[in-house]
Amino acid sequence: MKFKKISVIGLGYIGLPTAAMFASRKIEVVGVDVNQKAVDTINEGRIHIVEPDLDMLVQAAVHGGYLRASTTPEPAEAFLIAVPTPFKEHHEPDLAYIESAAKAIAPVLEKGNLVILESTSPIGATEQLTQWLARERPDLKFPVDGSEECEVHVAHCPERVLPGKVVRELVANDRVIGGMTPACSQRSVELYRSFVVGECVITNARTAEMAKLTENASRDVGIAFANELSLICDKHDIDVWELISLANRHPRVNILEPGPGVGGHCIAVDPWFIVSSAPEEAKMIRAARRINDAKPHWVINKVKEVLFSILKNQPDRSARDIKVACMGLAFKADIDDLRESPALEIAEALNEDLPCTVFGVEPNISEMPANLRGVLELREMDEAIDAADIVVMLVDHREFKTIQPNRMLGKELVDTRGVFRGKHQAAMSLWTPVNTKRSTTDENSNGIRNTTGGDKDGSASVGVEERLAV
Ligand code: SAJ
Repeated sequence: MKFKKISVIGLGYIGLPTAAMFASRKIEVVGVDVNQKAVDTINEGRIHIVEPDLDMLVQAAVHGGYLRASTTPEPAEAFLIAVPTPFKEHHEPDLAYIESAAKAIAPVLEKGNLVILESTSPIGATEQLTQWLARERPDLKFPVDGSEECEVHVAHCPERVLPGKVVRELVANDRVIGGMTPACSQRSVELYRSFVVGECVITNARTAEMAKLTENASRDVGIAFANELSLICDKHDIDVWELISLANRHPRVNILEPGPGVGGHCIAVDPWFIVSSAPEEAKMIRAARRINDAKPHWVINKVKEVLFSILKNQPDRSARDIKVACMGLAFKADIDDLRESPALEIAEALNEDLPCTVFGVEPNISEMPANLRGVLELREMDEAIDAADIVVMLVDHREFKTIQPNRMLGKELVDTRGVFRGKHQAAMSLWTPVNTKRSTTDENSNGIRNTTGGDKDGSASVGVEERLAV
């Protein structure tokens, strides 16, 4: 039986594209969100997040009359829950948003409905959701004990799309569908078949939960390996980008890319759900989390070393005269999402720790988030580069990849993403990124500065500490 009306609870980075996708198949979709501003924006046919091609999709869906948003749920045939699942203190999963979604939809549930949990969830969350629903609606039969007798079907179908490629991946990716019963899975497949071209693979709810966590933990471990290599290479004066590209020529080696740390609300969070469920066993997963979480601190120290080096070589300057441009604040390239962003963490720490003028450059936002307004200045890319003494490349946004290397003349560069290395290899052939070890700052024939990792031997010029002081 085809679905005529669907409700999506949570209109964020996953819920909104999913809602628009169903609407594009001419299914009536009601999106529900607690954020009135987001609801109003969507009802005008606009979007409140940055995601390629989503604006067109939402505009067409709203103007075609298939998608509308509301702050209160209403009856529908299927409900998809796409709300955040953060962690609490000690990395314990926080299911509060799922619980409130359950309480919000429970009053409008009817016999024959399907409820799907799309949020990334710890093992057992779908069972927990089923129990919450059953408690709210004792008049309806739910598959609490896996009973096929249920009147409302419940399943977990984790979203697996990559921010930045959401619209394409929603359609193309395979879906893992874990029903509370085989009938729940079957009904869910019917729903997703309306737009998913990838395969819909059926399993049980717990395995589906673990599958999603495993995917993100696997990526986290891979990135931790790359980040660890970047530290080792720095120590041995080896260019990590060249190293990885060489190693990846082996047919069975595929190393990921180092960066300033791992951000976002998925990869930096989800592995902890595995760790907290099996603390004794999940040793490697925990170690990867720790390695990736430590990387921003390493970058912060690297910038401090560069500053130290400038002050050592230019005795007439004080730290207050130095300007630091933090290029990119989002958690990865070409998105506006600042949540759990290592780039933002680094920019904030530099701004707080250093007497220098620190500014952020983020082409995907028009103003700083409220908590940073008046604290960290947001500048245009060109203006920031011109003004900066130290350029800290934190995100490989497409705008930054077009920066000509000669713009860096006379500046110090800390390139955590290898932006210049990859794109301008030929032009930069005489230049070495800052994370290689030299003992002093020197200038090459292009006039672009190579900067050291600082005074490893502690032989800083007299007065540098004083000039570093706030
Ligand atoms: N990163 C690196 N090096 C890399 C790859 C990524 O430092 O080689 C960093 C990124 O810069 C970013 C973080 O890792 O800070 C995460 O970025 P990402 O692109 O790897 O992943 P997300 O968080 O945007 O999306 C992930 C995806 N999961 C996998 O690829 C296994 C996506 O498919 C999931 O749907 C999403 O998490 C989610 O919602 O769980």
